[in-house]
Amino acid sequence: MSETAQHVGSGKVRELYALDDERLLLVASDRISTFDVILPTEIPDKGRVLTGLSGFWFARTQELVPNHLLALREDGRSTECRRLQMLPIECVVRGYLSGSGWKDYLATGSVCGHELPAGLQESEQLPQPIFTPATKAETGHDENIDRAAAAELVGEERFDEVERIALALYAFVSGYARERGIILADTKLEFGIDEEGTLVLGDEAFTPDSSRFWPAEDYAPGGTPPSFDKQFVRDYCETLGWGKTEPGPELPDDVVTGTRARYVEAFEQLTGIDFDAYLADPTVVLG
Ligand code: Q0T
Repeated sequence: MSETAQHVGSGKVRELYALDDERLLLVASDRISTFDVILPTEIPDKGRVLTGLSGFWFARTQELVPNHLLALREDGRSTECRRLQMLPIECVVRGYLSGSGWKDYLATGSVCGHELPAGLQESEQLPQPIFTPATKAETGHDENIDRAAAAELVGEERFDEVERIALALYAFVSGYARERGIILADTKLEFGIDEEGTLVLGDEAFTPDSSRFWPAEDYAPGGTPPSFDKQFVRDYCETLGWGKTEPGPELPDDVVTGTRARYVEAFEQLTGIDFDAYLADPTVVLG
């Protein structure tokens, strides 16, 4: 990293640095969280898998919406990006009923104001994908909000635009993934506005940390399908009787190795690119 880069933000597993007035550096670590707790053991190359996947999707969706990617660095885990004015909402698209969407549906029959048919099962495919924005919580959990609350935060016109673009991105990426045996159940996108007032896709996009990926082979509604990436970690944690509060447990070598293999498998299955080729030259995902 450049000597002078100022640290400007931290996510649970990523760091953000200022390169200059116009550019930021987003660095993905190998840290992993489960049940909302960061574990003390890292998954080697996890940050590279997420950075490579994000770059792959940015390159393939640039005709749908401009994005913040300027360059991928040689380390494979750092993205140089345009500095944007980020919108104050999380832009979630759901094609399947899982997580907080399932909880809200059970309680109210709706998700973010979208009334859904009665009798849906957990993880069932929705009649059509829905845009389900959420607030950005500084601490704790994001809160799902309806169209009126989101439009209050970003304006009606911008809301309509992000909904349309987010649904178009989900349609493209979920179709692409499904042809390669992976269901994109839902995804969280973040958008910003550039100097010209243009909507730009930011953050990471369509990675296992920002999305639910399910192997299509194992999918069945009426339960929680195994997570593509974190299932070994969750299964191992369940054997411990751990209370799912800080501090998290250390992971044994076989769980680390198996989980790394799942991340690499997701990368290769989705992109069709050898992960070793990515390590040798991260720009291969941009072609
Ligand atoms: C952002 C301006 O802090 C965050 O993540 C921690 C690593 C989230 N975050 C992103 C920004 C971005 C992006 N991405 C951008 N292109 N321009 N700000 C701010 N916070």
